[in-house]
Amino acid sequence: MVFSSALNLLKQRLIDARSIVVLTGAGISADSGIPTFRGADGLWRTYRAEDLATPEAFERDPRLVWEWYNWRRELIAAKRPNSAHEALVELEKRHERFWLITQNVDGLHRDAGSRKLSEIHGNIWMVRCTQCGCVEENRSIPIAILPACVRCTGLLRPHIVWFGESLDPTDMARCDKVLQTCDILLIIGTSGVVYPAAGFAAVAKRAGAFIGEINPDETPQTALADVSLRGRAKEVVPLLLHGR
Ligand code: BV8
Ligand code: ZN
Repeated sequence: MVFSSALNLLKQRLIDARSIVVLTGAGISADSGIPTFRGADGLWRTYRAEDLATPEAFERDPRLVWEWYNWRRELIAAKRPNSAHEALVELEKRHERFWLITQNVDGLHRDAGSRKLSEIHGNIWMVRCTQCGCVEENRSIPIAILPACVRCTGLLRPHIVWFGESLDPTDMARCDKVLQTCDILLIIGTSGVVYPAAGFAAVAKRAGAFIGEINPDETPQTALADVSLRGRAKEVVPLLLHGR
């Protein structure tokens, strides 16, 4: 299907949709200058996910893990949402039944104004005490290593879901509910390799949803997509709003 007819089909489906779910990954923030995980400029390139984004890595070397997160906090603090993030805020305003699921921990959807949002892998500006479990926002750049809880002096960790850790059950229940009842699932900028998010397209498809994908490359979800637009999020996502 040529791009223009695929775009028009997706636009029409969005206009007619009674309930919309959007799933985003690192690709939507690439246009804000935040390197993706597995791309050529990949974040993991210098480090390997297994070495850092795991509870074992933190157990073994909390300083290294905090140095990596300080590097990412400093990088992300200078970045702003792009036109794709902003278009999703507009889409949320236009549709009563709308939910945004993001795998990104950069907080750019929240900065752009998205409110109906699940940050299923957590948020890089939130920290959690490994002793008393309290969660709070901490925007220090850098965070003094090793950070201690003000309440119990326990070691603080990023409030982020690492590999081998389960997602928040409330988030998972919300995702399941919206994926089971949506007319359309729009998948933007994710390579579809990390579970459980990589399984969301199949969940929505089985429940009868129309699947749209926006990505410069093909992904494992492309086979499930009814429409797959090859392009960058900041160029394609705003086009979905024009000419309602
Ligand atoms: C879980 C936080 C139950 C870190 C992240 C073996 C042992 C242990 C676990 C597993 C195992 N095998 C499988 C698993 C499960 C594992 C998993 O899926 N592993 C994969 C690697 C096989 N999942 C988990 O562990 C999850 N928990 O399953 O709990 C459990 C419990 C115990 C044991 C087993 C299971 C937890 C997953 C969460 C991990 N945390 N992040 C941090 O960020 O600091 S995941 C990390 O990857 C990021 O959150 C990121 O969002 C996510 C997904 O990556 P993408 O967003 O897709 O980014 P990527 O770079 O890959 O792709 C970018 C895409 O954008 C590309 O397609 C590119 O083409 C496109 N793009 C580029 N430019 C643009 C663009 N698109 C649009 N516009 C552009 N301009
Ligand atoms: Zn504490």
